[in-house]
Amino acid sequence: MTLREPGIFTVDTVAGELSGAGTRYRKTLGDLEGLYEDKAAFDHLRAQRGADAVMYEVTDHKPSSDAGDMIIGVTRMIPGKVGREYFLTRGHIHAKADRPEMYYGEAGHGLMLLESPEGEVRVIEMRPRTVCYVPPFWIHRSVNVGAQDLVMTFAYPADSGQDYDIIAKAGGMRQRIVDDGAGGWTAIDNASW
Ligand code: S6P
Ligand code: ZN
Repeated sequence: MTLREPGIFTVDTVAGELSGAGTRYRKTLGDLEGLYEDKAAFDHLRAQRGADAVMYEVTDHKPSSDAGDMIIGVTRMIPGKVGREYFLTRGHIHAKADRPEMYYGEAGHGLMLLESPEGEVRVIEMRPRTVCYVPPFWIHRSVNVGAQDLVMTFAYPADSGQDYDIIAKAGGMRQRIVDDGAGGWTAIDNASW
């Protein structure tokens, strides 16, 4: 049996990253084309900020992709809206769909939008010290409904993988998170689903 070294990392809630983590990737505005309901608002934002504007970034520690191992990391999302719709992550189901996940709120105010294979939708409000359990088989997407960066720590089995096509094929998730007109949020049916 090969043993791995224990690791220690620091969640930097200001920078919104897992300091000392090995890998980092960013999703830009250009990467998120087609996900928002208001195409004209999306094009306008892209013309303003550029397709390379970073919308969210992930720093994580991936010791391996072995079953029984674990990936830990931090997601940081900037605040804002495309039209009336709050900034979101691409969202996915785990490629090994029976793998769960844990999210822990570090900073900001966000939502975890969850959808089951039977089409049930759940919204978990994320604030500092909120723990969200994402059960096996649920599609999950993060949404920043606050005025600051949303920072969350996550952990999931290392052999989970991510399947993004499930959302693309369905025309998105069943619901969208939009401004309720008073600066809060509300979930509405996705007309293109
Ligand atoms: C992976 C886990 C997170 C997300 C990250 C970005 O299973 O849920 O690391 O990858 O929050 O979201 P997305 O939907 O672009 O992968
Ligand atoms: Zn996940």
